[in-house]
Amino acid sequence: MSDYNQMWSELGLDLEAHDVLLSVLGDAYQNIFMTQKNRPEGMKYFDFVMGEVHGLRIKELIDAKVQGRKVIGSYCVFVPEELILAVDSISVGLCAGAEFNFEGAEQVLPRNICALIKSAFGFKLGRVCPYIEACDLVVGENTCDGKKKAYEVLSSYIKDLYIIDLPQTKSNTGKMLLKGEYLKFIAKLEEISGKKITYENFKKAIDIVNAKRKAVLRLAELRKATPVPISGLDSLLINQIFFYDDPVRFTNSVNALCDELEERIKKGEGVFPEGTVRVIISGCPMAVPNWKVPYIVETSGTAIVGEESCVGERGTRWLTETKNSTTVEDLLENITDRYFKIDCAIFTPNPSRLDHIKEMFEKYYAKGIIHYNLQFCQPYIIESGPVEADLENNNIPTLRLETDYSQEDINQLKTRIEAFIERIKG
Ligand code: BJ8
Repeated sequence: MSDYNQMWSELGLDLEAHDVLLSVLGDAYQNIFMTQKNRPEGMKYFDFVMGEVHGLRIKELIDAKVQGRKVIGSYCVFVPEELILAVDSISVGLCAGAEFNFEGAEQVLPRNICALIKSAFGFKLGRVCPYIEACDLVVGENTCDGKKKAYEVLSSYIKDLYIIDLPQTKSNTGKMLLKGEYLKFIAKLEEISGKKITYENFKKAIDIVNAKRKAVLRLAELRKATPVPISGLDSLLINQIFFYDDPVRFTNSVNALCDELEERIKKGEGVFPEGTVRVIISGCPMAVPNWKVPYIVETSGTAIVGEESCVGERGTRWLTETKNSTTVEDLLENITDRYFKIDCAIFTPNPSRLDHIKEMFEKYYAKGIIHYNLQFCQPYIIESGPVEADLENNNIPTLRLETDYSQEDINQLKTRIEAFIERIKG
């Protein structure tokens, strides 16, 4: 990656700290992903993307900027990629999943804030994230209290930070608020890109994102097979890369992988022996390189067959309708309909999330649910109590975990996960 030093330096990265980050990331990747047995050939593309996540992909962003395109970063699946693509800009995810420069983050944020927020600040303040430094606009959103208030602090460090307000209830008023916010966001995007949203470019953007979501949903469907043709770790990785890669290239690569997985299924080939216990992970999103819990689960002889998460099906399961639409207004209405269905725990009440967990449990032939909470994430921790009670009442074994990005609790997590697996093995 040393060829990129000049590019990183021009972006203002702290090269020394960045080298440390890349080396830790590279080692973790080798140990976690490359030691898996019998991985599909199609994963080579995603290994390459990860190998170049701070290199070639950033170069592509810089080259696009030279051509006049804008790079827009965001932290939440409520920020529609379709709107960004419609003004010929590039959408990148900025959530971070590593314990890096938490000391720096804790100088401006309370210690007891979730690791996802702390990590995003650690990356920004430590100047190790080329994505945020390449952004022309960073978009925050009023979701949980932690993010909402942290963006106020972040605005001192980011030249152009735009906030989308989000509803907290699934009511008509909530939906109108969301639509109004998307309308304002369109105005902001048009201003920054100098391009107008038309029916044609909007529809084309929706088609691109629908195709991308269809591809990951196709991958999800294939995980129903026994033996499961791809590991949960690799599937999570693909769902993480979803937020960084060129959307069309990503879609083609996921579809090529799915073709291969279909062949594997026909031949009865899988990554775990037949009869391996299957679980669903549900809860807080896992941003790159947060692979701790899936790694423990899958190295304990269990297959993860689905993620009820924003880096997973919660973020991808709905497509945007385009049939019978003829105007920008129609498409905006359909985009609002699509995003309003996302069942994040910031909504109150939020019953459809529980329904979705149960649906996934059945659909993927799981034996249990692992509810993953990040410490201090109030929406998901609070929701996890009633979720667990309801699932257990319906004879769905559930394990509630609460953790952060440190490695200190690995043994304790392993013990609890192994005990849970013993329970659900029956
Ligand atoms: S739509 S889940 S991506 S807000 S883990 S920062 S909730 S304290 S990430 Fe999210 Fe959008 Fe919802 Fe999805 Fe707050 Fe919890 Fe931290 Fe979280």
